[in-house]
Amino acid sequence: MLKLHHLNHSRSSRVFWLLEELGLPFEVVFHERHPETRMGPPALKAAHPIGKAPVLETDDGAIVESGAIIDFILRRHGNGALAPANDSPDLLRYLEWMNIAVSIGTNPIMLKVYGLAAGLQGTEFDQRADAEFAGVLGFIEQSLEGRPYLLGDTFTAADIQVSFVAELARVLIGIDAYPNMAAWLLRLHARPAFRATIEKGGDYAYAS
Ligand SMILES: N[C@@H](CCC(=O)N[C@@H](CS)C(=O)NCC(=O)O)C(=O)O
Repeated sequence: MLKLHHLNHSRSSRVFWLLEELGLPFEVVFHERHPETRMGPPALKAAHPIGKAPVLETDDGAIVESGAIIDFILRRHGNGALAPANDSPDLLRYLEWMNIAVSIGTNPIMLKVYGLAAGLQGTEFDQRADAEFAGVLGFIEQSLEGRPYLLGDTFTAADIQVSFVAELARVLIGIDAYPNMAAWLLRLHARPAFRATIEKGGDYAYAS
């Protein structure tokens, strides 16, 4: 049994999308952000004490953190899909991307979002956020040169995970300066499993 706690306009869409790509059966518990604070509802805390989405309920218990959830799903139910094999030379880059997606890639998003909320637009703080963004977006852009996906010709869960960085960058700072990344994002959003996620999962402000 897999039960996904899904929050509107959030990173839980990535897990929804992965499950759709794999064609796995799963239940969804829909949660809504508070219209003003944008925070998740208390019901998320009932699913997992940390109170963040996504949460995946499994036969072995509940788990948070999209990267850990995706790793769990692929190990248990992936049958080798969407990730390089342990002896593949692509494993190194794959693991790097999966971690960039939730650390170096997410830091500038949070800096930017909290900076804007605190009225720090145009300040030194905001410039620092832009510089952090430029670093990670430049790396994504360079990695996609002449390649349709982050690992080359093969679409993997790393594309799903890192897509959130590009989606938020597009909304927060614009991504016209990163044509490879912009084209990649459109390519990802055209996938039937992503379209199904939007159709079934509801509001997601970052879709193409
Ligand atoms: N690193 C975590 C981030 C989890 C996270 O911060 N989720 C946000 C939505 S994108 C959330 O639950 N926000 C609601 C809240 O903080 O109340 C992941 O990738 O799963």
